[in-house]
Amino acid sequence: APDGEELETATFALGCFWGPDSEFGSLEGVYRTRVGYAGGTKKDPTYTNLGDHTETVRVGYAPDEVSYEDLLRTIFDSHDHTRRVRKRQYQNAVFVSDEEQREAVRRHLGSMGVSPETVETRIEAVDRFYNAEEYHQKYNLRSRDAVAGAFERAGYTDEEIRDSPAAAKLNGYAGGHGAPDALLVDED
Ligand code: MHO
Repeated sequence: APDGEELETATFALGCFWGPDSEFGSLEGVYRTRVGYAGGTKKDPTYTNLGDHTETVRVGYAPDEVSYEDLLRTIFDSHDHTRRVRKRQYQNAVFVSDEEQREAVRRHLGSMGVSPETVETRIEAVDRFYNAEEYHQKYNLRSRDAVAGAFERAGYTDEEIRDSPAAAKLNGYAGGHGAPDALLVDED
């Protein structure tokens, strides 16, 4: 896996963060995922005291393996950008980190033939991203004792599970993404 310095970061909100944590983890070129809270002003939000933040997933990807545009395609294919989500906790958002990402979103919506007035998905600069509690990180993997147990017995800490590229993949497959195809042996 490329080390941290070679990875770029993309930040999205797509409802309950367990799902996108898993889906992004399964994607080729995605090496790290973590879930947290962003898009609001409350300091140090927690799951039970989230304030005006939104459940968010942050992805570390290798840009020569998967592009930001590919990631945008994935999210705009899998959510309805015209849907107004009432609860701020679960709103859809692309939290851009710079002008380049903002421009890429504009371009992508243009290529979809979407008129900007119909877009309910928030497109905003991300101010701060607060990590969610450890029990929310790699939730699908954690819900499977066989896999979570293997990481624990191998001596991984919560933080190491959160940051592990292997755990990101397994969390993806545990959520049904990329599996079983990704797990089958090619017999030819
Ligand atoms: N209310 C759902 C979603 C949790 S997600 C972290 C549940 O408890 O299963 O918002």
